[in-house]
Amino acid sequence: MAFTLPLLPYSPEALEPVIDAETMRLHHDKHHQTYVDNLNKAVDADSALQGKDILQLIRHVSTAPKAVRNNGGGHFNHTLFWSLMAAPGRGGQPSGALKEQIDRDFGSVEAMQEQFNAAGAGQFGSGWAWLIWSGGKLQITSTPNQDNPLMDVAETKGDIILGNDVWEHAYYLKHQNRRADYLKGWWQVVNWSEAGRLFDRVRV
Ligand code: MN3
Repeated sequence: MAFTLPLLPYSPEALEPVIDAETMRLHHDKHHQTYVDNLNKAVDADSALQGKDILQLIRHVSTAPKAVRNNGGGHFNHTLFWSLMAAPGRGGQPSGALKEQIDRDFGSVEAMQEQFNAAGAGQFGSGWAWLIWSGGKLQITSTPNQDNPLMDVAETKGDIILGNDVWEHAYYLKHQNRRADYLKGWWQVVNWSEAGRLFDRVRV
């Protein structure tokens, strides 16, 4: 069973002016494709990995070759990332149970966003910032490289509600070294409908 690159759920231009089309093309068509190709190579080379879906692979990365942690994580994280964004004005607003829980755990959406942006800015080098559901509350965390909070190696584990890619390839063409600007602008393209759906699926 070979893994394949999913189509972007919108055109590469759709997230402008927050994320430019050239960045989206490179990020999806080249970077994500490379994770998929290298994951397939790693799985082809190891019969113990074959027949497993992506979630099974990433939940047990501690016992898999490093290539699975890096490329399986890369494939999973990016597939989720594309779905968690929408054209400016098209992703809705925080609402329903997710909005209530954000207010309960952070005080306000703005306070949650500040913590999320700080986690993204504070992740040294490449990695991801996350909003997760863990232990009956929403929490902010970050992970290095292509790790994520579903992995058995994650320091803070939980179900993913939102995730932002803070690798330089996600923002460098437009924002250069200004990761904080990218993090702040990113909220304009968050797909809150999808985040709310993810939360409804995991909350008790
Ligand atoms: Mn990326």
